[in-house]
Order: sequence, then structure tokens, then C-alpha cells
Amino acid sequence: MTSVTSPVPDQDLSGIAGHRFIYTYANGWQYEMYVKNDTTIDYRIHSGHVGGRWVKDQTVDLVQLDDDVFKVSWTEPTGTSVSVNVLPGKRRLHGTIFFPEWVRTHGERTVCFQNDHLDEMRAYRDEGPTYPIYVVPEFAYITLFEHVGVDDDTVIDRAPQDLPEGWADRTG
Ligand code: FER
Repeated sequence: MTSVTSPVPDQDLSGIAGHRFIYTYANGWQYEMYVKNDTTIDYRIHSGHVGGRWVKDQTVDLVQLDDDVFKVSWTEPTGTSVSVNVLPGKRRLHGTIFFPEWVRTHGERTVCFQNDHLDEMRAYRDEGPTYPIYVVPEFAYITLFEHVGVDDDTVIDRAPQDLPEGWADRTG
């Protein structure tokens, strides 16, 4: 239990750390996230506004809100912020993405392996325009949720377009 003097519930991240999941948002956008450890994710964007984009070693804030409820939050070098709630047992996810105006109008500039373009992304971020923020709040269904172990750099090691045809449609 929590209380006003002790608001933080006990944290057990073992239900999400070391797991890969693939999910499709209600707007049709398909994403893949690997929770590499308690503070880091790798991900690929299979389709959507910035489909083709992929990222390794993004630092995140990860917490457990309740049994089978986790929350992953972070800000990208592009200035995009994301907060994702994940309910693995229910295969349910809700993400809210906060895109700067320049990513809304020029999303293609972010479609790359970001790790090779970090200074470029920060320069775009600082150039803007940032506002108005384009907020995309969507539920998603998790089509695949699997334990793959922590700190494995082979889980996400290539661009989404370099995977075999139909790879992201595997369920489980
Ligand atoms: C997600 C929604 C958005 C996600 C990543 C993003 C890995 C990243 C967006 C961006 O930087 O363009 O569910 O999960």
C-alpha cells in the first residue's frame, strides 16, 4: 500500500525488462519496443508518421504503477516526447506522443538510424519550430510479447525495412 508519506509503490520491473513487444496503435501505426534494462529501450517503427525510424539505447524512465501496469517515458534528441503505459497480460498499451511542429511537417528528417545522426537531430530540434505541439494519444493492441533477456544488442540490430517480409506480423 501507499500513503501520503510513502507514495511510491514497491517496484518489480521483471515483467517488462528484458522483453520485446510489437504493437499496433488504433490509428494503424505499428511499433516495436525492446526494454533492454530498467533504464534503456531500443525500438523500431514499422509504420506510421515516421515509419522506418529506429533507435538504440534511448534512456527512459520506467516505473511499475500496479500489477501488470508499467509506464515508460522519455524525450528524444528530436524533441519528441513519449509516454507509454503497458499492460502485458492484457496485451493493452496506451501511448501519448508529443511531436514538435517540425516533426509533424518534416517527419522524414527523423527516419533513419538515429544513433548515427544524433547531432543532426539535436540541430533540427534547436532550429524548430517546436510549437504547436502535435499530440497523438492512442491505444494499441500488443500482438507479440516475448522474453528475450536484458542487454542483448541483437534483439534490435537492423532497420525495419531490412527485416524479412512479414517479420513484424508474428504473434505470441
Ligand atoms: C512509441 C511511440 C512513439 C514508441 C516510440 C515512439 C518505442 C517514438 C517516436 C519518435 O521518436 O518519433 O510507442 O515506442
